[in-house]
Formats: sequence, C-alpha cells, structure tokens
Amino acid sequence: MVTFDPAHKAVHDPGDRRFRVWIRPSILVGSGAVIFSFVAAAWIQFVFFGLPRIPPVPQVYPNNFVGPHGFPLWVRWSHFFNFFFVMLLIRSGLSILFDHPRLYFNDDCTPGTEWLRATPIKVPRDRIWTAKDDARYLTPVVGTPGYRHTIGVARVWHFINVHGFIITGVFFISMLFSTEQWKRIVPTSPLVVTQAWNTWVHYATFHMPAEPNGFYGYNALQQIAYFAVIFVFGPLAILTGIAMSPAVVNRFPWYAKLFGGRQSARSIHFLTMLSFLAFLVVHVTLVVMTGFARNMNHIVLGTDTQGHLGIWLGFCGIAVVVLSWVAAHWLSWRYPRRLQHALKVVTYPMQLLTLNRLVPQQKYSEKDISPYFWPNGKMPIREDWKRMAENGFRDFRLKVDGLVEHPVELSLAELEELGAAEHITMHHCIQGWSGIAKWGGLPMKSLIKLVRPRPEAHTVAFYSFGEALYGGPYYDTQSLENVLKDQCLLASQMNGKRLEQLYGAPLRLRVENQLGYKMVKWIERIEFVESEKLLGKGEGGKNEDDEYFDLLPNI
Ligand SMILES: Nc1nc2c(c(=O)[nH]1)N[C@H]1C(S)=C(S)[C@@H](COP(=O)(O)O)O[C@H]1N2
Ligand SMILES: [Mo]
Repeated sequence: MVTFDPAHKAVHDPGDRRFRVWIRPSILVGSGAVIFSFVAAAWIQFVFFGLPRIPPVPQVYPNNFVGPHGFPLWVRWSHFFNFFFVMLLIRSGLSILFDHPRLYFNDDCTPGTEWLRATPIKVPRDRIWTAKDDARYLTPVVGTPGYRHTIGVARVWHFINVHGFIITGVFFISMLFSTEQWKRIVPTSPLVVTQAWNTWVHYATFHMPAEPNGFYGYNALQQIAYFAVIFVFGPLAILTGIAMSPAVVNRFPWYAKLFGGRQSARSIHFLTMLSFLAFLVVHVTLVVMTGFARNMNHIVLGTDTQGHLGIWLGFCGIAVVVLSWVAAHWLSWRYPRRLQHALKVVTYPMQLLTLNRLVPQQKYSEKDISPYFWPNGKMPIREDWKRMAENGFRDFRLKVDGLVEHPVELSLAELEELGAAEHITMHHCIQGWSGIAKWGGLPMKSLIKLVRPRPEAHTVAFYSFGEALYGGPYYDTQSLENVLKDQCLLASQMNGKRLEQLYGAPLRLRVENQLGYKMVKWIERIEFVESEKLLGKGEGGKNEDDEYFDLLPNI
C-alpha cells in the first residue's frame, strides 16, 4: 500500500519483521493465579453452596421506572466518539510502543530488566546497539501508521485524538452529573459489591444471570465495569500519559513517583490500554449474547425495541471507525508534513502556556543514577572528528556565531573557565526509554552572556559532527527562552567523567524540559538565528524535517 525508496525501506520495512511477545514468567504466573483464584472461588461457592440468588434487577432502585433510564442522544454520541477516539489512541499508541518495544518498572531501562518485550532480540553486549536499532516493525493492520520507526506520525495521531478523547470524556461526565443518568453508572450502595460477586459466580460457572433490560438498569457487575472504565481507566490513562512528560517529570519528579516512576507510569499506561481492550471484548460479547437487536437499538437509536435498524446503523458506525483507520493510514503516508503542522496548530499555543513554562529543577540524587543508559544516534564518521577524538579533543574549537555581538571559538579548556554546573536529571527519549544521569558542563546562559545575541536572534541552532538517520548532518534548534532556563547545559561530563564518544564527545546539549532528540550530541557549532524556518527544511531540526517529530516536545 506504501512504496518506499531504499533508505526508507531499510528503516520502515526491514527484513526482520518477526513478531514475538515475551512476558516475564513471574508476572504471567502471578496474573494467571489471580484470575484462577477468582474463578476457583466462584466454582467452590457454586459446588458447595449452590448458585447465589440475584435479586431482581436493577437492585439499587426497585422502582426503576421512575428512576433515570434510557439512552439520551448525548449518551449515544459520546459512546460513538469515545469508541472512535479510543481505537485511534490504541492503534497509534501501539505504533509508539513498537519504537521501544520493552516495558519496565524501573527508570534506567537496563536491557534484561523489562517485564514485557515485543521483540525477539536480546540486546547484544559486544557491539553498539542503539535504541533506534531496537525499534520493531508493526503491521499497519494493527498500528497507525504501523511499519517500523513511524513514531513521529504516530504521535501526531495520538496527541490529536487525545484531545477528542478528553473532550468527549469531560462532556459525557458533565452531562452525566447534570442529569440523573449518573445514578445508572455510579454505585451508591455497598450492596453492589456482594451482588457483583454473586453475578460473577453465575458467569464464571456458565450460568447466565437473568438479564436486566439495560434500558432501565444494569446488573451490579456491569455497573461496576462501566464505572471502572469511565472513572478509573480513563483518568488513569490520562494521568499516566502526563507522567511521561520530560517537562513535568524534571520539574515535579514526585508526580512520576505517584505511579512508581516514569517507566512504571508507561507500563500502567499500557495496562490501561489492555484493560480497555479486555473490556471491549467482554462488553461486545455480552451485547451480542444478551439480546443483540434490542441492545443495539438502545445505544444507537435510544429506543427499547426489537427491530434491526440499530444493528444496521451500528455496523455503519463501526464501518466509519474502520474507514477512519484507512484514512489515517493514507494521510500518514501521503501528507505527513500537513499532519505534523496540524498537531502544531492544536498543541503549540497551549504548550507554550503550560508545559513549556515549567523550569526543570534537579531533584534526583547520586543513588538514582542509572547503571545503564541507552545510546542513540549515529557515531560521527567524519575524519576531522576522529582525529580530534584521538587526542582527547585538545584541538577542538567550538564555533559560536550567527546573530551575536561577539562570535567566539572556544576550546574545551576555555569553555570550562566560563563556568560549570552539574545536574542529575532524567533523560526521556521520544521512543519511550529513560535514564538518569549526572551531567556536567557550561550553563548555556553563561555562554549566551558572553556572545550577546542580537535582539532579532530568537532561535539557537546546534550542529553535529554526526549524520542523521537518512543522511545529512544532524542538527536541532531551541528557542532562546528554553536555553536560558536553568539546567540547560553544554555538557562535557557524564556521571563525573569526561563525556564518552558514544554519548556525544566533545560536547552535547542538555535541555531537560524536552525529549532526547533535541539534545544534539557531538556538537561542532552553535549558531544564533532569527527562526528555525531558515534552516534545513524549516521544521526545527533534522528529526523534525525528516521524521515529522515535534518542534517543541515537552511531552
Ligand atoms: N548528533 C546526534 N545527536 C543526537 C542524536 C543523533 O542521532 N545524532 N539522537 C538524539 C536522541 S533521539 C537521543 S534519545 C539522545 C540520546 O542520547 P544518549 O545516546 O546519550 O542516550 O541523543 C540525541 N542526540
Ligand atoms: Mo531519542
């Protein structure tokens, strides 16, 4: 469906497209045991005490006909839009996951410590294995846009749709509480727990409980399931999503710790997705099994009737959702640049007002430093860099020029004299991994004081000795405002030692309120310019130009 030139084929459609999922056995056994014990308890109760009695439903309001009932228009449309947005979120989320197909509960992401791995590959220890090497292929039938390393466009879908998801959710919950409808979903009596258990005993032992007419009320288990999806999984997905933001985590490390850390938040984010999927499967199965035509008329037409119109219109709704995936696929490959710009229109102003205002503040200690740090990017192959590397970069001169009053060329020793700072921060790669390290070097604001940018200089460009994924020198830009923030460093030290070649020697940028790709390694030159639009393809950096990454990735 998509044709790639050789360079893009090598990245997006590689020879190795094996799909393997490995889960840590203790987690598999643990969750299996929990499910098994619920089923076993139900059977024990059934065998020894018989089926529990379930009072006529709805139990909580015996006079159900005067209580809230039916499916008003806003319920039906919220239901549709929620399905629409959640499916695109899941599909794009899977594409994002497959760019770093490992899930951890620890923030250092050391290979081998993951609890889930969606790749057959064990990280080789005898050669450089970057996070980019580790990305996996995902079929576009499942992912949006799918293929391998399409995270830039996948994020566009994820972040545009999350607006729809949140708006739908806020609208639905507001309507729920401004009408009587909330009483249908929010359990109000502790009795619901016993009744839910009794209902479970029925299902688990293959005895369908008497079916309440969903138009008037739900059984207790159903009510709890709906409540959990709306009031637990939905908010949890949003809150753990926010816990993956470098701007938030490096300003408020405690926020990620609420979820057990940044990677644990990422794992929970994934688990809420699984919960949504599990709910979807059970929900649809029961909708079909317990009076398909009537149930469809409820949620599609809002009537309590037996005709087939609801089924047909419902299938049309599902067709619209499936078509949206095809359309998203087509747009992703035909108009990726427009998508990238669309996301910018939706998020950029809001980000400048919110996330981008957070100033990183060091809150980690030496003991938090990660034992492992995933490398990324292509080592420079330029002869001049190699020659300088051989003698410890003694001949290296950093050029700082462009729209400045006082352009300079500085050796590493001269840079050291200008000032020094050290911060222990968490690095967030767009692909999903993180790592905590101590970075030492010259605060960018000291350098800026020295070179004195002219008033028209708004953007700072960092050029690398290294090449980018599709060739051409790697570069990226920052707003002057962001490089003036605390903790923005021109780093020459990592964890108390001279920066190693692999991690960006002689110099790399640290800008802690953004994602890793903004932090250029192997820096050759810094230029002050009017706008990022004047450089490269005008998107703000090599990844922004070629891979449709965001100009300002605070999340
Ligand atoms: N020159 C250059 N700098 C680069 C990259 C690159 O490919 N080339 N990759 C970026 C990305 S995507 C990340 S996550 C970080 C990785 O830094 P690390 O190798 O120290 O972990 O470097 C960034 N800087
Ligand atoms: Mo990255």
